[in-house]
Order: sequence, then C-alpha cells, then structure tokens
Amino acid sequence: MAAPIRILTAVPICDGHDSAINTINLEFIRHGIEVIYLGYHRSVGDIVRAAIQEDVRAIGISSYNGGHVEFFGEVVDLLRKRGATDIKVFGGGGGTITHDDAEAMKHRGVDKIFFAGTSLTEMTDYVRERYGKPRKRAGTKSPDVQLAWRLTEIEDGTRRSGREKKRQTSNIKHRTSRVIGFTGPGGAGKTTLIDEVVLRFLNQNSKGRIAILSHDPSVIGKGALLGDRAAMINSQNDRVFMRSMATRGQAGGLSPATHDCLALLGRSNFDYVIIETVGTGQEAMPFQKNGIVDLTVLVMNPDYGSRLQLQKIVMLDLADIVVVNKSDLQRARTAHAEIKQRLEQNRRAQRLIDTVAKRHRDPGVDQLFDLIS
Ligand code: B12
Repeated sequence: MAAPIRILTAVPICDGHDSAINTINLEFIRHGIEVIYLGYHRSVGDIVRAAIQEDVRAIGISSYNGGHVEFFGEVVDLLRKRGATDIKVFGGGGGTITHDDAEAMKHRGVDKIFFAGTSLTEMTDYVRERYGKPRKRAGTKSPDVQLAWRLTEIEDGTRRSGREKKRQTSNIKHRTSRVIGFTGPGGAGKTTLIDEVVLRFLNQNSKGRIAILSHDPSVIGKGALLGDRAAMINSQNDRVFMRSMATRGQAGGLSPATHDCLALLGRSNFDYVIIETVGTGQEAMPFQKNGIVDLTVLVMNPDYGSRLQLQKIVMLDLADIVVVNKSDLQRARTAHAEIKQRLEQNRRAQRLIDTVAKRHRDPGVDQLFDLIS
C-alpha cells in the first residue's frame, strides 16, 4: 500500500482566521491524507522549520488578514534557502486574495491559490494529484533536511537494501541521547507538559538540542490529524527537532516505525529524545519493547473516575515518574492521595509529582525537569 501523503497546514502570523483551514484539514484527512496542523498566528520561520522536519510534500496556508503576497513568497524563499525546494506551497483565503495577487504569488513560486466558492473535493483532488506522485529529491547538505528524509524512508518502508535495513534497525542501545517516554490518557496535558520541559532544557543548556517524536492515532491506509505542534509554543525553536507520526494501524500508542526512527534519532547528536504516545487506555504498555526508553513518565488527569479505576492502569506499575497534571483542579488532592496509595503497593522507587503545565514557571514542572535531567 502506498504511504499516505503528508502535508503541513497553517495560518500566518497576526491572523486568527482558522475556521476555513479546520474544515479543509478534516476533508483532507477523510481522503487519506496525513495533515500536520501547525495552528494559527505562525511565522514564516516556524512554518518552514516544521515543514522541513516533518518532510511534508507541501505546505497549505490559509490567509485572511492581508500581506499574503509577501508571506507566501517568504515561505517559498526560505524553503529554497534551507535546501528544501521539493516542498511546495499552496493555499487560499476567501475573497482577501485577489486574482491579481494570486498571479503575483505564482511568480514567486507558489503552486496554486484557491478562491472563494471552490469545492472541498476540488482541493483534495488537487492535493492527491499534484502531491501524490513520487518526488525527486533535490540534493542538500542541511543535516535536518537529511534527517527528515531518512525518517520518511523508515516510516514509509522505502529504505530496503539489506545493509541499510540492518543499520536502521540496529540496536537501540547504541544511542547517544537520553530517551524519555511520555504517555497517559488523551487530554491529560502531555503535549503542554513536554513543551514546558523543553523550555527548561533550552534555558539550561544554551547549545543543546532536543528531539520530539510525537504520535497521533490513525487507521491503516487512512488519513490522520497530527495536531501536537499546534499546542507547542517553546518547541518552535531551531534547537528542537520535532517529528509527528501517525500510528498507521498499530495499537498501543506508537507506530510500527517508532523503534527504528528512535534508533536513528538516538544517534543523531540530540541531548534528549522525547517520545509522546497517543492518548492511551488502561492496558497500554508502549515502552516495554527492547528497553526503548531510559525513563517513563505517566501523565494523569485528576479526573480518572473512582479509586477502583487506578487498579486497572498497567502503566501505574511500570512508570518511573507519575505526574498528576491539572493539579489546580478541585479533585487533584484526592487524586494525589489515591495514586500515592496505589504506587505504594508496587514497593518501587516511583516518584509522584503534581503539575499545572499550562502555568508559567510551575514548580511541579521544575521538579519534573530536575528528575529528568
Ligand atoms: C469568519 C470570519 C471571521 C471570524 C473568524 C472565525 C475563525 N476562527 O476563523 C471572526 C468573526 C472571529 C473574524 C474576525 C476578524 N475578521 Co474576519 N472574516 C470572516 C469571514 C466572514 C469568512 C472567512 C471564512 O472563514 N470563510 C470560509 C471559507 C471556508 O471560505 P473562503 O474564505 O471563501 O475560502 C475558500 C478558499 O479560499 C479556500 N481556502 C481558504 N483557505 C485555504 C487554505 C488552503 C490550504 C486551501 C487549499 C484552500 C483554502 O477554501 C474556501 C473554499 O471555498 C471573512 C469574510 C469573507 N467572506 O471572506 C472575514 C474577513 C476575512 N475578516 C476580516 C477582518 C478585518 C476581521 C477582523 C480583523 C475584524 C476585527 N476588526 O476584529 C478580525 C480578525 C480576527 C483575527 N484574530 O485574525 C476581513 C479581512 C479584511 C482584509 N484582509 O483586508 C474579512 C475579509 C471581512 C471584510 N470583508 O472586511 N472573522
């Protein structure tokens, strides 16, 4: 089966008109496309960095507040400057982008602008037709571009030669980075917590680099919304290499390619590699395979239901650190006491921390960062 087309979508800086792109994203996904959504109010630099790291076929920009001729043109120019000429740019913006503007944008290297009244089918057909064919790689020396290409080859299973495959799946223990696994139910705040941990890392270590491998669910052969980047603020940084992966039909929180992608990232000069699983259920043990991580963090929401529910969560037996995030919620004190009691049954040196990841300079997140680093 052919690998899904991956595209990145975003709304430019100083623009909050995201309703059009949210609808278009869903239509793309419904037609088997994997969409990495970067969110609104995004700069040229953030968009190009993300597109390169995600190795997408194209960037779709939805623009309503003006300045589109310059903005789209700058995106094309920066892609060129960074050696990623095989990533194309297209988009729309209702009645704001005139036909004359679209002509000027085409001259600056933009593939296509969609005007008001275009059907969703027309747009998805265009993406599948224009970006669905195998592409020719343009040569580049940029290490992030090269790394992104190799991750795609692993994920799509296109790196087939025996020697390469052996190297690719080589022992994960040969890594030079420390690997931290974050897991927990959907809505617990894993992404925000990771973003805050990244901020502390960037502040503490002025030259260090960190990689994030983030997962969202998808059914085999179908599309997916890879939306974790939209919740990231501090991780929009050249010292952070983030890659979003769809699970492509695999249960348990990770993708069939996670192990090999991690092996590659682990020997690519990052100080840390953070893996974020999809929102997991009671039975999930995503990091059990081959000592895939050095440290596991289970992020819980205080609203897990009754005490009885805790007995059923397998990761409470396995995690090194358990975080009760959203600890400003009313039920958090009870949750802390109940989870503490549950962990005591394990008789292991597990740590329990309360955090409010959405709060700047949260002391709980500081404590988590100290434990990790
Ligand atoms: C809905 C809307 C809002 C909503 C936005 C809600 C949201 N979360 O998105 C609200 C009310 C919040 C809002 C606020 C504002 N808005 Co307003 N808004 C609109 C409106 C009415 C519709 C835009 C829309 O979503 N259309 C629906 C989409 C699906 O259809 P479409 O636009 O025709 O797009 C087609 C194609 O272009 C294509 N397309 C669009 N994007 C993309 C992307 C890709 C990748 C692809 C493939 C295709 C594609 O898809 C559609 C296919 O038919 C437009 C007026 C208009 N009729 O366009 C004004 C408009 C965009 N807003 C405008 C303004 C001025 C504002 C405000 C500044 C007002 C204010 N003073 O506060 C604020 C700014 C908000 C902000 N933070 O940026 C102006 C912009 C003027 C300009 N650029 O010169 C407009 C044009 C209204 C006007 N005539 O004055 N707005």
